Amino acid sequence: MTVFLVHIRDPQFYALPAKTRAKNGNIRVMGFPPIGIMSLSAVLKRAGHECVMFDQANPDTPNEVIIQEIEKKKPVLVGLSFLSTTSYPYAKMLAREIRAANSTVKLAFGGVFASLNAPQVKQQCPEVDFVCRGDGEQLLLDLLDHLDDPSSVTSVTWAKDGKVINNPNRPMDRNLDQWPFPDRESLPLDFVESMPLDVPAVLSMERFTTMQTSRGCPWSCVFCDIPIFNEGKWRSRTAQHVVEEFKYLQKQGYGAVYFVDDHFLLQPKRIEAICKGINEAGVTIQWGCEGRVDSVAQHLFPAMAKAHCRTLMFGLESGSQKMLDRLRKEQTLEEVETAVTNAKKAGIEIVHGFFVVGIPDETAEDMKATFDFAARLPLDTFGFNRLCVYRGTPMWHEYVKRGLLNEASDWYKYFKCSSIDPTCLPGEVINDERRAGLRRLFIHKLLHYPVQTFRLLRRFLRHMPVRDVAYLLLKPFLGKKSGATKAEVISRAVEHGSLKEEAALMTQMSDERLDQVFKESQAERRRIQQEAEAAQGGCEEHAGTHSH
Ligand code: B12
Ligand code: SF4
Repeated sequence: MTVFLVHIRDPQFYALPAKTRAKNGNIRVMGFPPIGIMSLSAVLKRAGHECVMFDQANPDTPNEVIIQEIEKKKPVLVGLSFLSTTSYPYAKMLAREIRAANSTVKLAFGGVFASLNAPQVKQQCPEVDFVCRGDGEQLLLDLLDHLDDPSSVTSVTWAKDGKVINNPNRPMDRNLDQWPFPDRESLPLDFVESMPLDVPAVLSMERFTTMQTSRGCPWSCVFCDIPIFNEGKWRSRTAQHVVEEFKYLQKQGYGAVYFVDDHFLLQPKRIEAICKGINEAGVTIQWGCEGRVDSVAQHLFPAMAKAHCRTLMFGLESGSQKMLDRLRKEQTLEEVETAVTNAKKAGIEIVHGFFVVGIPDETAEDMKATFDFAARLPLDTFGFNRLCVYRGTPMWHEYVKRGLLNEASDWYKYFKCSSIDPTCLPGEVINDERRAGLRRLFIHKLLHYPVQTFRLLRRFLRHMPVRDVAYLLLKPFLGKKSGATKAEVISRAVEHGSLKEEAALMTQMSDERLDQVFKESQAERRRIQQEAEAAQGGCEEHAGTHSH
């Protein structure tokens, strides 16, 4: 069967570099490749299906072109993949345009936002036949066998006789090694990364791609959707499988890889084996990853650096312990300092700190403490984003209970916490404090870490257009911006009047479900800990035998 998979682009996040063609003729895009649909394409092809992918980061494939291709190639199913609230409106528009042009092709949605809001999305977008929840690999294969009656396909939300049906969840599959490597070669695009996009993933102008070595995170920070999306679980590929993919990527000419894992630093044994495998295979790809500061794998930072880990990113969030506790981050300022210092000492070139500002109950002093803390830490790069609240998170739940958000009318909207929560500082104060804080931070870095700052600047200039570097440096000193962002305006656009209301009345995120996820997260951490202890015990026993 022929299947089309489309990655819906959020225009805020992608750019075309000045010279838009790579040597192989591919269009060059600054941004991450759409690894969700690439993973699914590989699975479909291995099963004997034909799959055509479109990434809307490609200026050559706007909606009209995709619709023309549907008419030409007549796929049985078009899957639209998108990440979040901000790309949902674009997904809706494309679905509606496809349906207007073609009344028979089946349409499916998938991705985090669709998974967490499936019945509402199905109700609000009647033109979409299936909303697919969670992992898509096996689900898509099953769905293709039951396109006319998906009643037996678990984790699909669909409608029969005008009634939305939420099929039961499929059990979480822990065997991730069973799936082929993502299909990275079928899109006519070459990806490069760039700082102004978001964060310096690996900071390289080499051929760039992403990789996923694990899924989920067994913590439960109040602003994060990962635990609920993964039911509190953390699942990983084996080190051997990951190393095989590295070897394959090196052969394909990739020079930089960023892991889209939620918490790479969770299992020391696996990390050690991955690093060893990379070195033994002579892989020279530079890579980057994210993890928590309380990781017990910090003794492996030197091994990671030796295996070409160039970037390590931590979710540091705040320089105020009170705020860390408010976010239920379960980390201390001391742990932050230790992890960042350990990473730098180990020789990781770029250590990045993600911070948030505009947290409920945050004062101007807390914000100042955050910037002063960031200045004291030996970080190379940092980001200070305004905290937003997404449906499915514990924070959303709290806001609903406090009457700040209405499930029925707000589920698909994008909110900065400070726009709706009176316990947050007002938006203008946050922006003023952030500008002042960034100025202090830059000056502090220049005075106290001149060599580190100079090296980083030189690296930026080597890998980024001068214009982008200048913008990056000048941003904190530029004038004020106020009012809703484009993303906020688009995501609040009201559509399908009456259907919207009806859709919104269907909620699926009960107190019980959230509690269940918290319990699962705790159990998952215990499981990982016990596994590590068992492995440790096994090693000691083994060593003991040898010494005799
Ligand atoms: C990488 C990433 C990005 C990259 C995306 C680049 C790209 N080209 O994909 C960038 C930096 C651009 C980004 C930006 C944002 N992101 Co982001 N991002 C991620 C991250 C870390 C990994 C995503 C990923 O690649 N996963 C790996 C692939 C394999 O998984 P997947 O895409 O989910 O696909 C699987 C299934 O979902 C399913 N599937 C997907 N599509 C389809 C389609 C069909 C038809 C089917 C059947 C199945 C299916 O099958 C796939 C394989 O199992 C996730 C966290 C996470 N773990 O998901 C956050 C995450 C998705 N991001 C999030 C957010 C909030 C954002 C931003 C809004 C941040 C901001 N305020 O600016 C923006 C919005 C971007 C947008 N609208 O496109 C939130 C979403 C929360 C929510 N409920 O909406 C997440 C979950 C992070 C979090 N901590 O909560 N992000
Ligand atoms: S540590 Fe917190 S923010 Fe990071 S992925 Fe886990 S739950 Fe989300």
